[in-house]
Amino acid sequence: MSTFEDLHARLLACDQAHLLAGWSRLPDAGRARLVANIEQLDLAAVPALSARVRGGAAAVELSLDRLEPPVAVAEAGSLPAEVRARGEAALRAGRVAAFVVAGGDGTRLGFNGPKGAFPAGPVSGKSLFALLAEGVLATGRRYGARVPWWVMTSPENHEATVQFFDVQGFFGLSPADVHFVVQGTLPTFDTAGRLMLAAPDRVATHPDGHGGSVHALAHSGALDTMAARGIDLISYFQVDNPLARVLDPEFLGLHLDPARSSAEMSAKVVPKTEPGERVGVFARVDGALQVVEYSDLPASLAAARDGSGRLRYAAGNVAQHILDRDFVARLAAAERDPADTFALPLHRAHKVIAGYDPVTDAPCAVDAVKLERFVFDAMARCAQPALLAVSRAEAFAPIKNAEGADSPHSSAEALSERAARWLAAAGVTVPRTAAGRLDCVLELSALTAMEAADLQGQSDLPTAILPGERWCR
Ligand code: UD2
Repeated sequence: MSTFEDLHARLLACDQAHLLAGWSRLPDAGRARLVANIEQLDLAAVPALSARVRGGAAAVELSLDRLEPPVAVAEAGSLPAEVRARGEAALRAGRVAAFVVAGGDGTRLGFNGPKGAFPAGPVSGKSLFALLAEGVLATGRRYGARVPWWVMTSPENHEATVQFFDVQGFFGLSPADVHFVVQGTLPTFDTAGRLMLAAPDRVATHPDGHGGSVHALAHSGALDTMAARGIDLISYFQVDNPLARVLDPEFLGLHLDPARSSAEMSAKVVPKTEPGERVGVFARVDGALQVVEYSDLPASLAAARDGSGRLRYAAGNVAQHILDRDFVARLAAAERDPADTFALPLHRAHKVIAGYDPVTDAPCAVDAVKLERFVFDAMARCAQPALLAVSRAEAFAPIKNAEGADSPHSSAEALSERAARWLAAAGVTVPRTAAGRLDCVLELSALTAMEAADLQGQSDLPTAILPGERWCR
């Protein structure tokens, strides 16, 4: 363990010696914890991170005056059959891994625990992890190839997530096919670029964003494991969207289509119908594709429409991607050099957070800056990124807020309505009220159907759902 003098010298060298201002008050155990905590930091990276906090351009220059809509957006269901066939062949060949980002905190949802443990099944109450796991399991069965699933956690929710999977028996998946990777953390700074303490013996840090996937996959050895198993495609999705087709053959096929994609990274989008929808949109600046967060898109641009009356910026980012393994490895390698612009940029988020002031020996509120990376910034680093437009009703109803939009209620309703459409297409009578609302609650597991066509010819479907029935299969 470093001595005080050694640590003080190293911190002084990066202008962060204030972290030891409370040293004399700390008991030996507290000193040992603080030293261990500081030694976990990459002090060599601190000057560049501090400079990033204190200034520099935005992570992604938002040149609104040069903003243009994305060029080619393929429509799901309208691509040639051979596109989907190419994706199915990749699944059969065992080239694809599933990857879920589940390190975020569920603060907006007010749920105490990993968000993936949140009950989302409209009838079954199955967790988000369970519903997504069934998609992984069903796909492996459908294509006769075990699909490994990587689950990214954060240091805060890692233990609880692993325990949840264990208690749930890995949702029927083989534990050998489920791999957990803990995302990295970055130190939290104040606006002057000074590291801050969260407690007398602890430096403040925070998860490095879903763009931390790149670092996590590379440094956990996941990319090497994938390469050894002949996996070159990563199907990336968020934990909060139970409608996600977690391994979509058409999406994989588009990604692999040399006429439409450079097969580095692809993204699913949902057409925005209202200017005010709270979702980032894909746009181009000087030809490079980027996501403009809804909070950064001026109302005038959000409402702008083209000649046919459609919103000009309608390609809503639903955070579902196909990533090429080598492309992820290149992004990770670029992160080793702070000056390498191929690496994902660091975004700055200003938040007032609880800190500890070692001079006054008291808790304090700090106007802090959290640095984080966003995975969608990698789209701008692709020679030809591919976009696939999917229907919101079929593919996107995330659980983010406790009430209202993107809530457990709106997501359960979307799952039930989608099941109703698929059942009705298979000839099942589904009861609705005079106002057209469902008069039942429905749930279809991915193990029963991953798309409407899977129900065609299933002989054991009921002829009708009864009014008020809660039906699940
Ligand atoms: C994200 C996108 C938004 C849209 C929306 C779709 C950003 C900034 N915005 O909004 O454009 O695509 O999703 O639902 O991304 N996560 C981690 N580690 C982290 C942070 C997040 O694993 O350090 C995961 C988190 O568990 C969740 C996902 O990333 O699954 C999105 O997290 P978020 O809540 O930060 O992003 P959100 O929903 O505001």
